[in-house]
Amino acid sequence: MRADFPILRTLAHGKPLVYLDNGATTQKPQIVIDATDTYYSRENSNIHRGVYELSQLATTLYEESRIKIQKFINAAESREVIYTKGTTDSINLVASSLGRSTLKPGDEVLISHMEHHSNIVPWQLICEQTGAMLKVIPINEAGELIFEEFEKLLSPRTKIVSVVHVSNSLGTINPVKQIIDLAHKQGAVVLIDGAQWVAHGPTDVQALDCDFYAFSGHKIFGPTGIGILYGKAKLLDAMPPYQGGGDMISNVTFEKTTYNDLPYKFEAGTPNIAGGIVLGTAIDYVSNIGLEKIAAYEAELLAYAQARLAEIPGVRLIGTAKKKASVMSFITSGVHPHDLGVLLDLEGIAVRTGHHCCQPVMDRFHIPATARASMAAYNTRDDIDRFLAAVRKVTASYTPRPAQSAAPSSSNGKILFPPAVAESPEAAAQELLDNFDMLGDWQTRYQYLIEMGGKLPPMPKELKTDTTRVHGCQSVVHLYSQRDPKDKQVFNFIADSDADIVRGLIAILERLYAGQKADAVAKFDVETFFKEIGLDQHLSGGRRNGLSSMVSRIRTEAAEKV
Ligand code: C6P
Repeated sequence: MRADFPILRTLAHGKPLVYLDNGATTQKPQIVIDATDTYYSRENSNIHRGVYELSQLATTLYEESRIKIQKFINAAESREVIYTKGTTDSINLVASSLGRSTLKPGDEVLISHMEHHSNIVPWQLICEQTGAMLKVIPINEAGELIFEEFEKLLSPRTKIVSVVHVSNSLGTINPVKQIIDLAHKQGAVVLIDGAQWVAHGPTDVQALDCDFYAFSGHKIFGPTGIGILYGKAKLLDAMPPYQGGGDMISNVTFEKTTYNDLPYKFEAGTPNIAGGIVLGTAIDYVSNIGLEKIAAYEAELLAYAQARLAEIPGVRLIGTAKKKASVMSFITSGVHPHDLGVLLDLEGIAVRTGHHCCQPVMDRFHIPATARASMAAYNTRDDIDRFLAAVRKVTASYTPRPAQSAAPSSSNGKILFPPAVAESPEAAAQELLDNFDMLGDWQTRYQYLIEMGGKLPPMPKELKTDTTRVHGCQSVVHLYSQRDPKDKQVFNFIADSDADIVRGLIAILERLYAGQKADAVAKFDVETFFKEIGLDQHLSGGRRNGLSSMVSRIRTEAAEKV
C-alpha cells in the first residue's frame, strides 16, 4: 500500500517522511492523483446542465460516484447520499435545516464532551436561534463517554443527539449503535460524525440505523473540499432546503419557487465535481483493500505503538479508552506539545499538536494541548519505531526551562524590563540577522530559538491576566508593557508563553523592541526583517499569525501607553 502513495517517498528536513497526522488529513494514492488529472484533462464540464456529450460524461461519472458511496456505507438509496464540502458542512446542513425548522424552546440537543468544534458550534448557533438547550454527555478519565449519564440526560425533550463515532483528540470509539437505539426509544433523531471512522473500519448506516452520518473525503484518501451527508430519505424529504441557488430548484418564479428532489434539494450551486468523482476513486481504492483488513491491521499497530509510547519516561497518554482507533494523544512532562511538534518535525516526523479543535476535551483534562500521532493503513512498525525513537530522543535531550536559573523579571514587586540591546530596532535586527546567518540550516536555527526561549525570564504570575493575554496565538501568550518612568519616550515590555518555541520568538521581539523609543518601534519595518531572517517561510501559518498578533500588540501598546 505504501508504494501507492508518492508523498511517502519524500523527505522532511532531509529525512524520510513519517506521516502520522492522518487524523487531520490522509495522503493520496497515485490512482486518486491520476483521477484528478484525468478529470481536468479529459472530462471537465458542468453537470446536470449541458446537453452536450462532455457534460453528460461528467454528470454520469459524478452520479456513478454517488452510487459507489451509497454502496460503501450501505445506504438504502443513492438519493440519501448528499455531496457536501466535508463533515463540518454536513453537520451545519442538518443543524440549519432540521434544527432551525423543528427545534423550539424547551427542546434539547444532546452532544458529548469529546465532540470536535464542528459538532458543537453549529448546535450552539441553532440553539441560540431557536431557544432549544444544548446538553453535554460527560466523559471519564479514560476519555470514554459515561453511558449512565447519557441515559440520564435522554428524555422526551431530547430531539437531536449528535455524537462522534471516533474522537479525533482521544481516539475513543463510541458505542454508536447503543446510542442510536436508546435515543430512538425517546423519539430523538441521531447524527453520527464519522469523520475519523470511515477510513478505519466498515460503515453500515442501515445496520447502525442512524438518521444522519457525516464524513469528509480528505480523511479517506480522497480530495479536500468534498464530503458526504447520509440522511434517511424520509427525514431529508421533510427538511427544508439549507441553501438556495442553481440545481436545487424545480421551478422558480418571483411568486413561488418549488424545490428539486433529493439529493439535489440540498446541493445548491455548481458542486465540487472533480472532488465527487475522485472521492469515488478513493472509495474504490480503500474498498479493494478491505475495511475489515484495515481495521485489524491498525488495531495491531496501535497496540504495538501505544504500549511502547506509554513506556517512555514522562509520557502521559490522553485517551486510554478500551475501544480505541489508531490515535495516540499524549503529553510529556518536560516538553510543551508545540515544542515537541517542532522537534519531531526536524526528525522527519509529522504529528499534530494543539487542541485539535476540541478545546472542551483539553479543559476536561486540564491541559492546553496534546501531541497527537494518528495512524492510517499505510503506516508501518518502522514508522512507529522512528516516531518512538524521536520522542525518546527529544524528551531525553530536552532541558526543561530551569525557572530559577533564568533571571526573574520581577524583584521585590518591581518588574525588571529587559534593556535595549542596540541603539535602534534596525541595529538590533542586523545583529540578529548576523547571528542567524552563522547558524546555517533551519534545524540549528530552531534549536537556537528554543534555547533562547528557555533563557527568557518567566513573567510574574500576577501579570498573567485576561488583559495581558494576546489572542490569536496557538499557545498561551501574555504581554505587559509600560513607558519608562525615567524617560517617557522609552517603551518597555515583557512577554511569556507556555511553549519554548514561542518564547524564542518573544526573545527575538524583545531584542528588536524592548527599551527602544516608542516612535522607533512604530517606524521599524518588522515584516521585511521577518522575510530577511526567513521566519515568514519557516514558521507554520498558525505560528506566523501568532507572531503577527504579538507584533501588532507591541505596536499598539507602544503607540498608546504614555
Ligand atoms: N478533524 C483533525 O486534525 P472537516 O474539517 O470538515 O473535514 O472535518 C471536521 C471534523 C469533524 N469531526 C471530527 C471528529 C474531526 O476529526 C474533524 C476534523 C481534523 O482532527 C482537523 S481539525
